[in-house]
Amino acid sequence: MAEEWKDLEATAEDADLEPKEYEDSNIRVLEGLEAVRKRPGMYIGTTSAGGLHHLVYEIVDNAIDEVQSGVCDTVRVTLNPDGSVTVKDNGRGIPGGINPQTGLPTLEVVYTKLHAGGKFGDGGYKVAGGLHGVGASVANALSEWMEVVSCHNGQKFSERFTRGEVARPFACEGETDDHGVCVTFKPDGEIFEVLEFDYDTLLNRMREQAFLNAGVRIILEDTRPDMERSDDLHYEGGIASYVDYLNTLKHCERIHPDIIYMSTGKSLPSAEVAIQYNDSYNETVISFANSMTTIEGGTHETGFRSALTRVLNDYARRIGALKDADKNLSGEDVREGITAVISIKMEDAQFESQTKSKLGNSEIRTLVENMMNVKLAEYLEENPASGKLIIEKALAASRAREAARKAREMTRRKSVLEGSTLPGKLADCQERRADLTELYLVEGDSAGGSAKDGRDSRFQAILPLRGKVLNVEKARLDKVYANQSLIPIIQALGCGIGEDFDITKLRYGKIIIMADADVDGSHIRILLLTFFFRHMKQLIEDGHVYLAQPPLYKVHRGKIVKYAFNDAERDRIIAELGPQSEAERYKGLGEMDPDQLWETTMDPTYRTLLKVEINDAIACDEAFSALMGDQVEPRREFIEKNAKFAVNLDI
Ligand code: 1YM
Repeated sequence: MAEEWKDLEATAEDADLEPKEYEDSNIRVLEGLEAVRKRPGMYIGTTSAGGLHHLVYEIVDNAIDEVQSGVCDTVRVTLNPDGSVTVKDNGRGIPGGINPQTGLPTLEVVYTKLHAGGKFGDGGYKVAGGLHGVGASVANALSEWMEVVSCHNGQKFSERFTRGEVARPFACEGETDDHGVCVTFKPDGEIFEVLEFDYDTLLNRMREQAFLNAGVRIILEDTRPDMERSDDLHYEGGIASYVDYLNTLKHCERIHPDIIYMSTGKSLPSAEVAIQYNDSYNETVISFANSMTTIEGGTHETGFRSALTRVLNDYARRIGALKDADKNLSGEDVREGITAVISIKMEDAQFESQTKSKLGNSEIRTLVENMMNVKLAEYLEENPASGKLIIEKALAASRAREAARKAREMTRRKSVLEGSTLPGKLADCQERRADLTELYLVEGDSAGGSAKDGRDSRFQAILPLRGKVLNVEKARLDKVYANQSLIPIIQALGCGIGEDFDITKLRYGKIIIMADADVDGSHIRILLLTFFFRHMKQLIEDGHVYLAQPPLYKVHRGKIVKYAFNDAERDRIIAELGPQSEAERYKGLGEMDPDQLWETTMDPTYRTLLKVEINDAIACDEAFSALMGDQVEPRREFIEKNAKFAVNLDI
């Protein structure tokens, strides 16, 4: 095969060839899709569940493009019993003509060419998310089959593909009153490790798209046997409705009744921001560029933050809430309890960072900042009652921060939070290179004792935990600094918390929570996770936090001893060892002697560790607010909804 072909599959940029590169023959076109099948990860990130769902997003993005052009108002996504999915819109439909550059039907070009973008060849732009227009062909290449039906200008066209290749040629099927595109495809089992769609994953994304495109109706339905379900998503209020929805999930009181909404209007580049404060202590700011989440923020978030701080300080001074001698409110003060959604749309969005989820265009910072400098100031002038409540909230945050600073200085002076002082109860390890070491946080002194005796002290450190860990969901930072249960953990980890947090000072590569498999153990686990999530989030994000999995049973027959981690395993071992074997349930870690603890739970060769991950930050936020906040009803609802969990979590 020609050299060029090798280059074609070498990098993603290579796939991004100018249309003229494809002119000579459609064999080259198929080679392009062959590259997608050879290196699917390069186009959709992964071939696990994430990539599987990505296929749906790519097709939906094309429908959303049509919504954004103002010629489509309904998108229907259906999960079919055979494992395929159907996406249908009521837009213009893909034109039925021949593409002059390739001599192929336009529809075929869209679905088989790697660079057939939304406005293929006409120099237009595309603002919906996705793979810059290559999405449909990538989804096609990675599908066992795909069937496309397009109703355009009174005619119905269709074409069928198998693994990206034409299986039934493009044809006109006659006349129709309908208009729009309907795509059905079945992800390829040769490509994906997982083939089952998760309804909730799709629901989250579809809901996000419905919020970002005010007025569109997205219907998601599951028609798989025993899974029947549907959601009709339609939000006239756009991102203002999104903020309202997020605050409803948080189960706290809103500080002011209305949602602050600002926009630069529709012409590109455009920016929209919606804000509402609640009485929690955390901030929820989510941002989008061209309907794609920018998890790592970027220039739009920077503009948002600097304008928010500036406008609120100016306003606080003008109404006399801040006197001449008072220091300004900090960025953190004005963001305590904020829920905000930022959405910008532009041509040529530049994405930075490894995950391409950080917006880089510098002009957007000014756009958002200028808009908020004017519109937020206007809002505060026109709504002084809300304005005052927001300033009071920021002042309260500022006072708590000041108290926290004092508490920290006090503790600093005693140097309890500095890496130089280690907690008395810590049994440290010999190894100093953090990436090689582990810290076990162990519930109770007796289990702590067994862990100390059983560990490999070259790389394993033990910190026994005494008493109840503070529930940080109900406490501000000043309380955290003064808390006797948390101080030893902060000291041992060495990386500080909140503003002072510095991951490079982390003293251990793995932080392993080891607690009993009972109600108290679950409580300690969730309290520690709440603490890490709210004050040392990067520990979880960077994959440092783990849960130890102690066995539930010891099964023995004479001298033979085996451990079981669940009921099924226990029964299997009993069957294996014969009728004379006996199973004992461990009541707690403390019951295990040091050797047993090492063998079952701490020895890296045999143990199982569960890594704690944040799959969906909003869902985590909801879970922590519901479970650990001070309202009872949301906690009951959450537990009822997630009953499987609740058995272990029992708060
Ligand atoms: C269920 C997925 O793909 N709808 C869809 C796609 C297109 C159009 C309309 C469309 C776009 C334009 C003009 C344009 C696409 N057309 C093209 C291409 N739904 C779905 N609906 N006419 C129709 O962007 O100018 C690519 S996508 F290339 F033909 F323009």
